[in-house]
Amino acid sequence: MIERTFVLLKPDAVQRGLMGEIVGRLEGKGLKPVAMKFMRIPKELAERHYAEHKGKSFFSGLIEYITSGPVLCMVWEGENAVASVRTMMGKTNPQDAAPGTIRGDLCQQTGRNAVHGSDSVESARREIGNFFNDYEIQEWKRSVDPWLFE
Ligand code: DAT
Ligand code: MG
Repeated sequence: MIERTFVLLKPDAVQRGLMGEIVGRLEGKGLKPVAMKFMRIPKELAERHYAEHKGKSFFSGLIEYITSGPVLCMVWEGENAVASVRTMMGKTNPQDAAPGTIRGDLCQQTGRNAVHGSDSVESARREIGNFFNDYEIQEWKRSVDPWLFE
């Protein structure tokens, strides 16, 4: 099933110069970028994005971290895109994330795990709506698509 998922490269990924590496992995997989925006997340939007974690011990630190510098917000489309990106990201704690995953290969700690990806199709829809207007999302044909999708 072709799905869309929301992916956010967090301030540590930007500061460490890992945007190209991570975008390259998603492109290499054959996922198609349909939206990208480089921005500083306002506190109110960060709190809305992470509303499910409100009240947890790490919430204030998480909001401080995610709003501490520019991030790259993206929407990627492809076969089972939600689960596919979660698999490519690896477990939340980079120490538990398998080699070959973004967090397993590139990160040290849970609080600096470089990337966010939606955890369900429903979350993806909500998160995409929080970050993008319709006109910021591109429907486009890619010439290699027949070599990725039969
Ligand atoms: P994920 O980002 O893998 O979906 P999550 O939704 O449970 O994980 O948590 C969101 C982010 O919050 C996570 O990427 C890093 C931070 N976080 C989660 N659990 C944490 C903890 N126990 N200590 C510190 N930060 C945590
Ligand atoms: Mg999550």
